[in-house]
Amino acid sequence: MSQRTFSIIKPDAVKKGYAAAILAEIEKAGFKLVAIKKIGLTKTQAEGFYHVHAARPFFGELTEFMSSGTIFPMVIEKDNAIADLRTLMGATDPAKADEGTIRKKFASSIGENAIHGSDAEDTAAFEIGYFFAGLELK
Ligand code: FUP
Repeated sequence: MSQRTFSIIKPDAVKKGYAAAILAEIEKAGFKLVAIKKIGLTKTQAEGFYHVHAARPFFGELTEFMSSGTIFPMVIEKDNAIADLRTLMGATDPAKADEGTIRKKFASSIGENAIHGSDAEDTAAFEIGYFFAGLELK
């Protein structure tokens, strides 16, 4: 059954000029683009997005990085979208990511790892709603 998930092309990938190449990988894998926008987050907005990680030691660094430049948040759709995007992204640490994954190809470190993808249905719903209004998701 068709499912929606949420993704972000992160500031490192945008700065290096990889945004279109990453989008192409996503489309090649069979995802349909439902909505996408170009935006820069404030530190506070990044903290709100990553609130589940607030107690983690890397929270400051993570939210500093995610508010350091342009990002492309998007909603994408296919059968089994949440799990399939996680597979396409590869491991959080690009050094551990499988060949052919987006993080293997485009990410440089565990912190600056090119792409975000929701890890479950409830987080996908929260993350989609954080960036997009209902009218943008038709
Ligand atoms: P992922 O779902 O693969 O993006 O990874 P997590 O949800 O575990 O972590 C979210 C983000 O926190 C990662 F994309 C990068 C950052 N992070 C670190 O900077 N250091 C870590 O040790 C773990 C995660």
